[in-house]
Amino acid sequence: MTSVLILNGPNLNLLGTRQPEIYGSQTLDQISASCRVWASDTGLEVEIRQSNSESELVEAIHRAMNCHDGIIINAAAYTHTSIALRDAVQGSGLPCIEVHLSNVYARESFRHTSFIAPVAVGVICGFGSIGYRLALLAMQSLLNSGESKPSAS
Ligand code: CA2
Repeated sequence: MTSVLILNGPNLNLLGTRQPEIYGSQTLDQISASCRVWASDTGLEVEIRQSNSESELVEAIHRAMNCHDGIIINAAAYTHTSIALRDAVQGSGLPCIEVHLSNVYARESFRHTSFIAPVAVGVICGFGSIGYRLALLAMQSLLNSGESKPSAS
């Protein structure tokens, strides 16, 4: 079965506790439960992880090379800072879709830069938790069509 890693970055474990006007009122556990249903509806196997540690996220991407066919990542603030995560995604050779709950382009300018987007197949932002559903659909379509190479070298 086609298998996808959903990786969530720092502070996303706090979802549902603060800033609902930006990130919605669902907890990460609730979003993850929805992702499991959406993945199963889409015919995908899914592993879902969250870490506040950049190195743990890098290691999860390394492990994904052996057991997953694609990566959906909300790297949270590391999106805007981490060359290490970008290198890990690029080095994995796995198709990657970047997701953000909020519309990062309608927010502070430092959120307009993503180190990951150039090595991702695409980016989905601003749709709240539904963004993960869109990413699962896009990943299923990509992996089925065979057009799954990352877009940048
Ligand atoms: O919109 C997104 O999904 C973000 O990845 C969320 C990150 C932010 O740094 C990115 O620019 C956009 C922040 C996640 C922190 O979430 C919290 C939720 C509740 C309370 C505190 C933090």
